[in-house]
Amino acid sequence: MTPQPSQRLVENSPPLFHLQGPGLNLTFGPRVLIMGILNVTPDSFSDGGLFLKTDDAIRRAEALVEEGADLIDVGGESSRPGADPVPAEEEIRRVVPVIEHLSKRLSVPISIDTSKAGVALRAIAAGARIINDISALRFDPEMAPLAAETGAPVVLMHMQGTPKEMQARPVYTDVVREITAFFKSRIRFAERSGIARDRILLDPGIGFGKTTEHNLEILARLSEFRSLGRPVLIGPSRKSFIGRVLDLPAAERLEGTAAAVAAGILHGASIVRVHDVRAMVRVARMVEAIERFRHD
Ligand code: 8Y4
Repeated sequence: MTPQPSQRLVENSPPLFHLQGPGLNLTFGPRVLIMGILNVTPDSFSDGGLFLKTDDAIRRAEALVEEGADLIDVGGESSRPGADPVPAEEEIRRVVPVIEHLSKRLSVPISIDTSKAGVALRAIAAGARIINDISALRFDPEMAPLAAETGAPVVLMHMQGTPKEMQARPVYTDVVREITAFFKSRIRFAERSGIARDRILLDPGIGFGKTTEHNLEILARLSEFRSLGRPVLIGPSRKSFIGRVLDLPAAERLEGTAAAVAAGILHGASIVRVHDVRAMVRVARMVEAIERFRHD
């Protein structure tokens, strides 16, 4: 018997998740959420004062929301391979004024990209709603208690090694199995720390202690993380594995990012963290439109 279109729609709906926290109520499943990246870090071109940087960041965030971002990820420390750590005070000086302003003026929630509890605390006080911790609560012993006490949902990201040495020589027997085991262990740790399971997001950490081949395998096998029952976030945007496959510099990685985002969505990603919000919103809506016509 031919299934009714409505039955097909039900059968092929991706798993529904509701992520709740203080001042936060997000739904994913019908639509993938687009997280726009906002770096509040000095670059080689800007020698302007702190006010100018803050002002720039606010304007950039407003543009990301106009492009269709569902969340804004604010970070004050470069997490790029080999980057030097930034003192908490400096990170706070960079992100807090931006979050204070944006949380009052923006319609979308803000996540704080930090591994430091002191920064997360001040960011949450300024209006951030989600903790995006690339260390999965491992670098700062105060981070898990803070997440538990504030009730802020937390992204648990996988990384082999530390940002400084992670790309030296990443080795795995089976990258997806090892990340799955890591997720189980970090979920257990988070729960023991008083963080509710329904406030946890998982992220395989594309580019963090992985070779090009590891990153491609993670995207190809992303659906294996669905068994953990928590939403999966991916951050492939403009990363070097795209540059390696296509032999292109960061400024030329839009199409490669689009392909990685499309593959990630097809394999079950619930949130994608990207620079090019307008383009990736279109990619997401198109993949979702196609997916509604799947039969299996
Ligand atoms: C060009 C532009 C090349 C940016 C590399 C990069 C993730 C993340 C980062 C991620 C989560 C980055 C903070 C690295 N990546 N957080 N943060 N997941 N949850 N590099 O994949 O964007 S920073």
